[in-house]
Amino acid sequence: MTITITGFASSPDRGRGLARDMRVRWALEEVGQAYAMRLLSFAELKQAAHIAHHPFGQIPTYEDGQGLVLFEAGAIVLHIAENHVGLLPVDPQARSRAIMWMFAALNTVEPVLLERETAMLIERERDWHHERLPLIEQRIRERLGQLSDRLGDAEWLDDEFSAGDLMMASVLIRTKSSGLMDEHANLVAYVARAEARPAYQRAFAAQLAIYEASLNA
Ligand code: GTB
Repeated sequence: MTITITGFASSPDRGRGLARDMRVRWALEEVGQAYAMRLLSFAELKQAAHIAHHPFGQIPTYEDGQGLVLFEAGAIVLHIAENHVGLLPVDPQARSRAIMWMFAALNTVEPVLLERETAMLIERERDWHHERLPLIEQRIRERLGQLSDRLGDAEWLDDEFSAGDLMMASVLIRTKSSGLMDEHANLVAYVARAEARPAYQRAFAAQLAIYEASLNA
């Protein structure tokens, strides 16, 4: 049975690996599971065929080829991690902690980072933007500082690399361009370690190849 995930036919991030299909690709590469891509235009995201799989008309989705259809990158990565060896520890407590870090990445760290993206992309022309941006950046500094303190000199968030690190690194990668992570050398090194993983490299190359092909289409 072929696993199929959806991604942008031409990603607005210009192949920088920031769209959320990258998280799913990376997870599949970590566990050595082959997959196929269905590439969608922005118009196709909002058409009935895709809405039947994803009520919010977004990527990524996941089909296992046996009737299971999932949306939400976090849920998809958790499903992959639970059904393959390599992304969740066997020890029940360590496993719960890895899942805890997945939720922390998505619920506690990513929202403050997304606030800044929204401010930069959508609110830039508002006359209150220059007052709001420092407040958002203060919240990001506080959250990254807390994460940095917790990580300390450790290689990964909890002993071995897990789906928790995959999700946390994916979230942090998205804020690289803000420069705010540079205030924490251990977080910069943590993200670099994650990006150096062969599975990440394969996933990144695959999504970049699709973007580059879209330029010549
Ligand atoms: N919570 C959902 C999940 O985690 O799966 C969020 C999914 C989501 O935001 N999908 C986006 C999407 O389909 C793509 S990843 N958007 C189309 C739409 O809503 O119509 C978000 C994203 C988009 C673009 C960049 N970029 O250009 O840098 C980065 C991330």
